[in-house]
Amino acid sequence: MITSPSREEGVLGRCGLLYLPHATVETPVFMPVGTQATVKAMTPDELEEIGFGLILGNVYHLHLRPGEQLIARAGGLHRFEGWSGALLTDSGGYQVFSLSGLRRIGEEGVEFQSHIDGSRHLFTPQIVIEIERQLGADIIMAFDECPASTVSEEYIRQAMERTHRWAKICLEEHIRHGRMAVGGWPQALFGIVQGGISYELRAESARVLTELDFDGFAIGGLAVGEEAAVRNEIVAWTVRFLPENKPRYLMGVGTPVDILEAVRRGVDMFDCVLPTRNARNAQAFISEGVINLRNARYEQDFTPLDPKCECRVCRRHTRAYIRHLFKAKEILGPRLVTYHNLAFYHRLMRSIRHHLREGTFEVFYKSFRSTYQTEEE
Ligand code: PRF
Ligand code: ZN
Repeated sequence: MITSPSREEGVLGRCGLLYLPHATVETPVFMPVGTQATVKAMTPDELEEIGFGLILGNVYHLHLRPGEQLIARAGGLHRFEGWSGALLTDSGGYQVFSLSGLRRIGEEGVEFQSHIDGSRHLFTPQIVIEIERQLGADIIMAFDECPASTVSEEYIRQAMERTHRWAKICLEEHIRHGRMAVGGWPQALFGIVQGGISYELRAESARVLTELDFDGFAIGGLAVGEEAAVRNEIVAWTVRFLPENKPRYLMGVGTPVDILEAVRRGVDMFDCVLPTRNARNAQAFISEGVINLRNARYEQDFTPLDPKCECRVCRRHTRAYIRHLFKAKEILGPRLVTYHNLAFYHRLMRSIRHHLREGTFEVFYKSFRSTYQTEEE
Protein backbone atom coordinates (compact mmCIF):
# COMPACT_ATOMS: atom_id res chain seq x y z
CA MET A 1 0.00 0.00 0.00
CA ILE A 2 1.17 3.48 -0.88
CA THR A 3 -0.14 6.25 1.33
CA SER A 4 0.02 9.99 1.39
CA PRO A 5 -0.96 11.53 4.72
CA SER A 6 -3.09 14.66 4.93
CA ARG A 7 -1.17 17.88 5.51
CA GLU A 8 -3.93 19.26 7.69
CA GLU A 9 -3.39 19.80 11.38
CA GLY A 10 -5.34 17.32 13.49
CA VAL A 11 -6.38 15.24 10.48
CA LEU A 12 -4.86 11.75 10.50
CA GLY A 13 -6.68 10.70 7.33
CA ARG A 14 -4.65 9.66 4.33
CA CYS A 15 -5.11 8.69 0.70
CA GLY A 16 -3.68 5.42 -0.51
CA LEU A 17 -3.70 2.72 -3.15
CA LEU A 18 -4.27 -0.99 -2.58
CA TYR A 19 -2.65 -3.10 -5.28
CA LEU A 20 -4.74 -6.26 -5.43
CA PRO A 21 -4.72 -9.12 -7.97
CA HIS A 22 -8.17 -8.18 -9.34
CA ALA A 23 -8.09 -4.38 -8.97
CA THR A 24 -6.15 -1.36 -7.79
CA VAL A 25 -8.29 0.37 -5.18
CA GLU A 26 -8.11 3.95 -3.93
CA THR A 27 -8.46 4.47 -0.18
CA PRO A 28 -10.30 5.56 1.91
CA VAL A 29 -12.72 3.02 0.44
CA PHE A 30 -16.19 1.72 1.23
CA MET A 31 -16.88 -1.94 0.43
CA PRO A 32 -20.48 -2.97 -0.28
CA VAL A 33 -21.46 -6.14 1.59
CA GLY A 34 -22.03 -9.19 -0.60
CA THR A 35 -22.62 -11.80 2.09
CA GLN A 36 -24.09 -14.59 -0.03
CA ALA A 37 -22.06 -14.04 -3.23
CA THR A 38 -24.30 -11.10 -4.13
CA VAL A 39 -24.62 -7.50 -3.04
CA LYS A 40 -28.35 -7.75 -2.41
CA ALA A 41 -30.45 -6.44 -5.33
CA MET A 42 -27.45 -5.32 -7.44
CA THR A 43 -25.86 -6.87 -10.52
CA PRO A 44 -22.06 -6.77 -10.86
CA ASP A 45 -22.55 -4.44 -13.85
CA GLU A 46 -24.40 -1.96 -11.67
CA LEU A 47 -21.71 -2.08 -8.95
CA GLU A 48 -19.06 -1.53 -11.59
CA GLU A 49 -21.05 1.33 -13.13
CA ILE A 50 -21.25 3.08 -9.74
CA GLY A 51 -17.48 2.68 -9.54
CA PHE A 52 -16.85 0.00 -6.90
CA GLY A 53 -13.70 -2.08 -7.27
CA LEU A 54 -13.78 -4.05 -4.02
CA ILE A 55 -16.71 -5.86 -2.38
CA LEU A 56 -17.18 -8.22 0.56
CA GLY A 57 -18.13 -11.87 0.93
CA ASN A 58 -18.69 -13.97 4.05
CA VAL A 59 -17.00 -17.26 4.92
CA TYR A 60 -19.80 -18.26 7.28
CA HIS A 61 -22.62 -17.98 4.74
CA LEU A 62 -20.69 -19.26 1.73
CA HIS A 63 -19.38 -22.27 3.64
CA LEU A 64 -22.92 -23.27 4.64
CA ARG A 65 -24.33 -22.52 1.19
CA PRO A 66 -23.27 -23.34 -1.51
CA GLY A 67 -19.97 -24.51 0.08
CA GLU A 68 -16.41 -23.49 -0.81
CA GLN A 69 -15.83 -26.67 -2.85
CA LEU A 70 -18.52 -25.74 -5.34
CA ILE A 71 -17.19 -22.18 -5.56
CA ALA A 72 -13.62 -23.46 -6.09
CA ARG A 73 -14.92 -25.70 -8.89
CA ALA A 74 -16.45 -22.60 -10.52
CA GLY A 75 -12.96 -21.05 -10.50
CA GLY A 76 -13.27 -19.12 -7.25
CA LEU A 77 -15.70 -16.56 -5.86
CA HIS A 78 -14.93 -13.87 -8.47
CA ARG A 79 -15.92 -16.17 -11.35
CA PHE A 80 -18.78 -17.78 -9.44
CA GLU A 81 -20.52 -14.45 -8.85
CA GLY A 82 -19.40 -12.87 -12.10
CA TRP A 83 -17.46 -10.10 -10.38
CA SER A 84 -14.35 -8.83 -12.16
CA GLY A 85 -13.21 -6.49 -9.39
CA ALA A 86 -11.51 -7.40 -6.12
CA LEU A 87 -13.04 -9.24 -3.16
CA LEU A 88 -12.49 -9.41 0.60
CA THR A 89 -13.85 -12.30 2.64
CA ASP A 90 -14.72 -11.90 6.30
CA SER A 91 -13.69 -14.90 8.33
CA GLY A 92 -16.92 -15.67 10.14
CA GLY A 93 -15.47 -14.43 13.44
CA TYR A 94 -18.47 -12.14 13.68
CA GLN A 95 -21.30 -14.20 12.10
CA VAL A 96 -20.54 -17.39 14.02
CA PHE A 97 -20.86 -15.46 17.24
CA SER A 98 -23.86 -13.32 16.32
CA LEU A 99 -25.96 -15.57 14.06
CA SER A 100 -25.58 -19.12 15.24
CA GLY A 101 -27.66 -19.97 18.29
CA LEU A 102 -25.91 -23.06 19.56
CA ARG A 103 -22.15 -22.82 19.65
CA ARG A 104 -19.27 -24.08 21.73
CA ILE A 105 -16.07 -22.10 21.87
CA GLY A 106 -12.88 -23.99 22.66
CA GLU A 107 -9.16 -23.40 22.26
CA GLU A 108 -9.16 -25.10 18.84
CA GLY A 109 -12.10 -23.23 17.43
CA VAL A 110 -15.88 -22.93 17.44
CA GLU A 111 -18.51 -25.61 16.96
CA PHE A 112 -21.79 -24.19 15.77
CA GLN A 113 -25.09 -25.05 14.19
CA SER A 114 -26.15 -23.75 10.80
CA HIS A 115 -28.88 -21.08 10.93
CA ILE A 116 -30.20 -22.69 7.72
CA ASP A 117 -30.71 -26.36 8.60
CA GLY A 118 -29.28 -26.85 12.08
CA SER A 119 -26.38 -28.99 10.78
CA ARG A 120 -23.22 -29.02 12.92
CA HIS A 121 -19.99 -27.35 11.79
CA LEU A 122 -16.52 -26.63 13.14
CA PHE A 123 -14.46 -23.52 12.42
CA THR A 124 -10.81 -23.53 13.44
CA PRO A 125 -8.20 -21.03 12.21
CA GLN A 126 -6.82 -23.74 9.86
CA ILE A 127 -10.26 -24.57 8.47
CA VAL A 128 -11.20 -20.91 7.95
CA ILE A 129 -7.95 -20.16 6.07
CA GLU A 130 -8.55 -23.22 3.89
CA ILE A 131 -12.11 -22.02 3.11
CA GLU A 132 -10.76 -18.56 2.28
CA ARG A 133 -8.11 -20.11 -0.01
CA GLN A 134 -10.85 -22.00 -1.85
CA LEU A 135 -12.99 -18.86 -2.20
CA GLY A 136 -9.93 -16.96 -3.45
CA ALA A 137 -10.67 -13.39 -2.33
CA ASP A 138 -7.91 -10.79 -2.83
CA ILE A 139 -8.00 -9.96 0.89
CA ILE A 140 -8.79 -12.55 3.55
CA MET A 141 -9.41 -11.97 7.25
CA ALA A 142 -7.94 -13.95 10.16
CA PHE A 143 -10.38 -15.94 12.30
CA ASP A 144 -11.24 -13.89 15.38
CA GLU A 145 -13.82 -13.72 18.13
CA CYS A 146 -16.03 -10.63 18.28
CA PRO A 147 -17.64 -10.76 21.74
CA ALA A 148 -20.97 -9.10 22.51
CA SER A 149 -20.74 -5.70 24.21
CA THR A 150 -22.55 -7.14 27.25
CA VAL A 151 -19.80 -9.53 28.40
CA SER A 152 -17.32 -8.85 31.23
CA GLU A 153 -13.92 -7.26 30.66
CA GLU A 154 -12.41 -10.52 31.89
CA TYR A 155 -14.16 -12.36 29.06
CA ILE A 156 -13.13 -9.67 26.53
CA ARG A 157 -9.51 -10.35 27.59
CA GLN A 158 -9.85 -14.12 27.23
CA ALA A 159 -11.47 -13.74 23.79
CA MET A 160 -8.75 -11.30 22.74
CA GLU A 161 -5.93 -13.61 23.83
CA ARG A 162 -7.56 -16.52 22.02
CA THR A 163 -7.93 -14.28 18.95
CA HIS A 164 -4.17 -13.64 19.11
CA ARG A 165 -3.37 -17.36 19.23
CA TRP A 166 -5.74 -17.97 16.34
CA ALA A 167 -4.19 -15.07 14.39
CA LYS A 168 -0.75 -16.72 14.61
CA ILE A 169 -2.16 -20.03 13.35
CA CYS A 170 -3.95 -18.25 10.48
CA LEU A 171 -0.72 -16.54 9.45
CA GLU A 172 1.27 -19.82 9.64
CA GLU A 173 -1.30 -21.58 7.45
CA HIS A 174 -1.30 -18.68 5.00
CA ILE A 175 2.51 -18.71 4.75
CA ARG A 176 2.58 -22.53 4.50
CA HIS A 177 0.50 -22.19 1.34
CA GLY A 178 2.81 -19.54 -0.10
CA ARG A 179 0.19 -16.84 0.63
CA MET A 180 -1.74 -18.18 -2.37
CA ALA A 181 -5.35 -18.94 -3.13
CA VAL A 182 -6.23 -22.41 -4.45
CA GLY A 183 -6.81 -20.65 -7.80
CA GLY A 184 -3.14 -19.62 -7.95
CA TRP A 185 -3.15 -15.88 -7.21
CA PRO A 186 -1.74 -14.17 -4.11
CA GLN A 187 -3.97 -13.21 -1.18
CA ALA A 188 -3.41 -10.52 1.44
CA LEU A 189 -4.12 -11.58 5.03
CA PHE A 190 -5.33 -9.03 7.60
CA GLY A 191 -5.15 -9.45 11.37
CA ILE A 192 -8.05 -8.23 13.52
CA VAL A 193 -7.46 -6.14 16.64
CA GLN A 194 -9.96 -6.88 19.42
CA GLY A 195 -10.18 -5.73 23.06
CA GLY A 196 -13.63 -4.17 23.40
CA ILE A 197 -13.65 -0.62 24.74
CA SER A 198 -10.61 -1.07 27.00
CA TYR A 199 -7.63 1.14 26.15
CA GLU A 200 -5.27 -1.31 27.82
CA LEU A 201 -6.56 -4.30 25.86
CA ARG A 202 -6.65 -2.42 22.55
CA ALA A 203 -3.02 -1.36 22.97
CA GLU A 204 -2.02 -4.91 23.84
CA SER A 205 -3.94 -6.40 20.93
CA ALA A 206 -2.47 -3.94 18.44
CA ARG A 207 1.06 -4.56 19.79
CA VAL A 208 0.76 -8.36 19.59
CA LEU A 209 -0.76 -8.40 16.12
CA THR A 210 1.53 -5.79 14.55
CA GLU A 211 4.53 -7.93 15.50
CA LEU A 212 3.17 -10.50 13.06
CA ASP A 213 3.62 -10.17 9.31
CA PHE A 214 0.05 -9.32 8.33
CA ASP A 215 -0.64 -7.29 5.18
CA GLY A 216 -3.12 -5.04 6.94
CA PHE A 217 -4.99 -4.60 10.20
CA ALA A 218 -8.66 -4.45 11.02
CA ILE A 219 -10.25 -2.96 14.09
CA GLY A 220 -12.93 -5.47 15.08
CA GLY A 221 -15.20 -5.72 18.07
CA LEU A 222 -16.72 -2.26 17.60
CA ALA A 223 -20.15 -1.23 16.27
CA VAL A 224 -21.61 -3.71 18.73
CA GLY A 225 -23.75 -1.18 20.59
CA GLU A 226 -21.20 1.20 22.16
CA GLU A 227 -21.74 4.95 21.88
CA ALA A 228 -20.26 6.67 18.82
CA ALA A 229 -18.09 8.94 20.99
CA VAL A 230 -16.60 5.92 22.77
CA ARG A 231 -16.01 4.14 19.46
CA ASN A 232 -14.28 7.21 17.98
CA GLU A 233 -11.93 7.43 20.97
CA ILE A 234 -11.07 3.73 20.78
CA VAL A 235 -10.45 4.02 17.03
CA ALA A 236 -8.12 7.02 17.51
CA TRP A 237 -6.27 5.20 20.29
CA THR A 238 -5.91 1.93 18.36
CA VAL A 239 -4.71 3.59 15.15
CA ARG A 240 -1.73 5.03 17.09
CA PHE A 241 -0.38 1.48 17.44
CA LEU A 242 -0.83 0.52 13.78
CA PRO A 243 1.93 0.92 11.16
CA GLU A 244 1.77 3.84 8.71
CA ASN A 245 2.45 1.71 5.66
CA LYS A 246 -0.36 -0.84 5.98
CA PRO A 247 -4.11 -0.48 5.45
CA ARG A 248 -6.47 -0.07 8.41
CA TYR A 249 -9.98 -1.44 8.19
CA LEU A 250 -12.80 -0.58 10.62
CA MET A 251 -15.18 -3.53 10.42
CA GLY A 252 -18.94 -3.02 10.19
CA VAL A 253 -18.90 0.82 10.21
CA GLY A 254 -21.03 2.70 9.51
CA THR A 255 -23.16 5.79 8.89
CA PRO A 256 -21.71 8.56 6.69
CA VAL A 257 -20.78 10.54 9.83
CA ASP A 258 -19.19 7.46 11.48
CA ILE A 259 -17.05 7.01 8.36
CA LEU A 260 -15.97 10.68 8.30
CA GLU A 261 -15.03 10.48 11.98
CA ALA A 262 -12.96 7.34 11.42
CA VAL A 263 -11.23 8.65 8.27
CA ARG A 264 -10.24 11.72 10.26
CA ARG A 265 -8.61 9.35 12.76
CA GLY A 266 -6.67 7.43 10.10
CA VAL A 267 -8.91 4.56 8.94
CA ASP A 268 -8.69 3.49 5.27
CA MET A 269 -11.37 0.82 4.74
CA PHE A 270 -15.01 0.33 5.69
CA ASP A 271 -17.88 -2.07 5.15
CA CYS A 272 -21.47 -1.84 6.32
CA VAL A 273 -24.90 -3.19 5.45
CA LEU A 274 -26.56 0.21 6.05
CA PRO A 275 -26.81 1.48 2.44
CA THR A 276 -28.12 -1.87 1.16
CA ARG A 277 -30.24 -3.00 4.13
CA ASN A 278 -31.84 0.41 4.72
CA ALA A 279 -32.64 0.64 1.00
CA ARG A 280 -34.80 -2.47 1.24
CA ASN A 281 -36.57 -0.71 4.09
CA ALA A 282 -37.37 2.31 1.84
CA GLN A 283 -34.70 4.48 3.50
CA ALA A 284 -32.59 6.63 1.19
CA PHE A 285 -29.36 8.41 2.11
CA ILE A 286 -29.41 11.96 0.74
CA SER A 287 -27.38 15.13 1.32
CA GLU A 288 -29.72 16.23 4.13
CA GLY A 289 -29.77 12.87 5.93
CA VAL A 290 -31.99 9.80 5.68
CA ILE A 291 -35.51 9.93 4.25
CA ASN A 292 -38.13 7.18 4.38
CA LEU A 293 -40.01 6.88 1.10
CA ARG A 294 -43.01 5.32 2.83
CA ASN A 295 -43.70 8.71 4.44
CA ALA A 296 -46.93 10.26 3.10
CA ARG A 297 -45.13 13.56 2.51
CA TYR A 298 -43.50 12.08 -0.60
CA GLU A 299 -46.77 10.98 -2.19
CA GLN A 300 -46.76 13.87 -4.66
CA ASP A 301 -43.08 14.74 -4.51
CA PHE A 302 -41.92 14.69 -8.11
CA THR A 303 -38.31 15.57 -7.34
CA PRO A 304 -35.42 13.07 -7.40
CA LEU A 305 -34.42 11.08 -4.28
CA ASP A 306 -31.51 13.49 -3.86
CA PRO A 307 -31.53 16.60 -6.11
CA LYS A 308 -27.74 16.82 -5.60
CA CYS A 309 -27.18 13.25 -6.84
CA GLU A 310 -26.31 12.45 -10.43
CA CYS A 311 -26.80 8.70 -10.22
CA ARG A 312 -28.83 6.80 -12.80
CA VAL A 313 -31.83 6.59 -10.44
CA CYS A 314 -31.88 10.28 -9.55
CA ARG A 315 -31.59 11.31 -13.21
CA ARG A 316 -34.70 9.36 -14.17
CA HIS A 317 -37.05 8.77 -11.21
CA THR A 318 -39.00 10.73 -8.61
CA ARG A 319 -39.65 10.18 -4.91
CA ALA A 320 -43.36 9.79 -5.68
CA TYR A 321 -42.67 6.97 -8.13
CA ILE A 322 -40.29 5.12 -5.82
CA ARG A 323 -42.75 5.53 -2.94
CA HIS A 324 -45.42 3.98 -5.17
CA LEU A 325 -43.12 1.02 -5.94
CA PHE A 326 -42.67 0.35 -2.21
CA LYS A 327 -46.40 0.68 -1.49
CA ALA A 328 -47.13 -1.75 -4.34
CA LYS A 329 -44.36 -4.10 -3.11
CA GLU A 330 -42.66 -3.94 -6.50
CA ILE A 331 -39.15 -5.42 -6.60
CA LEU A 332 -37.87 -2.35 -8.48
CA GLY A 333 -38.32 -0.19 -5.36
CA PRO A 334 -35.57 -1.86 -3.29
CA ARG A 335 -33.39 -2.10 -6.40
CA LEU A 336 -33.55 1.62 -7.18
CA VAL A 337 -32.93 2.76 -3.61
CA THR A 338 -30.04 0.30 -3.19
CA TYR A 339 -28.44 1.66 -6.36
CA HIS A 340 -28.82 5.25 -5.21
CA ASN A 341 -27.60 4.54 -1.64
CA LEU A 342 -24.49 2.79 -2.90
CA ALA A 343 -23.87 5.65 -5.34
CA PHE A 344 -24.24 8.05 -2.38
CA TYR A 345 -21.65 6.13 -0.32
CA HIS A 346 -19.33 5.89 -3.32
CA ARG A 347 -19.55 9.63 -3.93
CA LEU A 348 -18.96 10.31 -0.23
CA MET A 349 -15.71 8.33 -0.36
CA ARG A 350 -14.65 10.08 -3.58
CA SER A 351 -15.24 13.46 -1.94
CA ILE A 352 -13.30 12.36 1.13
CA ARG A 353 -10.32 11.36 -1.01
CA HIS A 354 -10.52 14.60 -2.99
CA HIS A 355 -10.56 16.77 0.13
CA LEU A 356 -7.76 14.80 1.80
CA ARG A 357 -5.62 15.39 -1.28
CA GLU A 358 -6.52 19.08 -1.47
CA GLY A 359 -5.96 19.68 2.23
CA THR A 360 -9.61 20.72 2.68
CA PHE A 361 -10.92 17.70 4.62
CA GLU A 362 -11.77 19.69 7.74
CA VAL A 363 -13.90 22.19 5.80
CA PHE A 364 -15.66 19.37 3.95
CA TYR A 365 -16.24 17.45 7.19
CA LYS A 366 -17.78 20.49 8.89
CA SER A 367 -20.01 21.39 5.96
CA PHE A 368 -21.17 17.77 5.61
CA ARG A 369 -22.03 17.61 9.30
CA SER A 370 -23.99 20.86 9.14
CA THR A 371 -26.21 19.78 6.21
CA TYR A 372 -26.56 16.12 7.13
CA GLN A 373 -29.18 15.58 9.86
CA THR A 374 -28.50 12.50 11.98
CA GLU A 375 -31.63 12.80 14.13
CA GLU A 376 -34.82 11.01 13.14
CA GLU A 377 -37.50 13.45 11.98
N1 PRF B 1 -14.79 -9.44 13.42
C1 PRF B 1 -15.05 -9.94 12.17
N2 PRF B 1 -15.95 -9.37 11.36
C2 PRF B 1 -16.62 -8.28 11.80
C3 PRF B 1 -16.40 -7.73 13.08
C4 PRF B 1 -15.43 -8.34 13.94
O1 PRF B 1 -15.18 -7.93 15.07
C5 PRF B 1 -17.25 -6.61 13.17
C6 PRF B 1 -17.36 -5.66 14.29
N3 PRF B 1 -18.63 -5.67 14.88
C7 PRF B 1 -17.96 -6.54 11.97
N4 PRF B 1 -17.57 -7.55 11.16
N5 PRF B 1 -14.37 -11.01 11.74
ZN1 ZN C 1 -29.01 9.09 -6.68
